[in-house]
Amino acid sequence: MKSKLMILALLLTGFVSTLTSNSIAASKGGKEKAVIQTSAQCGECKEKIEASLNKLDGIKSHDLNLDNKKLTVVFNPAIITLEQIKTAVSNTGYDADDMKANEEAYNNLPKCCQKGGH
Ligand SMILES: [Cu+2]
Repeated sequence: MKSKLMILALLLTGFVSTLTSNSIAASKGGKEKAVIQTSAQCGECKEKIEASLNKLDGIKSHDLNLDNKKLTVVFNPAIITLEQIKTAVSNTGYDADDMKANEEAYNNLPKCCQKGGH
């Protein structure tokens, strides 16, 4: 009986310390890095997407590589989700991975920034 209690106490201590170390990691401003495939084509596209990202909270850094159209984002998942970032890209008129561009935003892009424009 006594040993059972000891084991229970040990388990509890382990559980509690796992919990606290997890929340410390999160409050330390957990950083997550994601690479999103976009449909950006030129410098103007890059500016538009980056301007949209600049309006979002929780994004630490972002870089759009026009050679491969890949957007690298470092963000705090406690503040913003990858889904929300992709939605912002879509609402700017560009595809973000398997999320298609918002149609209205896409139609409002200059012709040269639409697919096949370059
Ligand atoms: Cu463009």
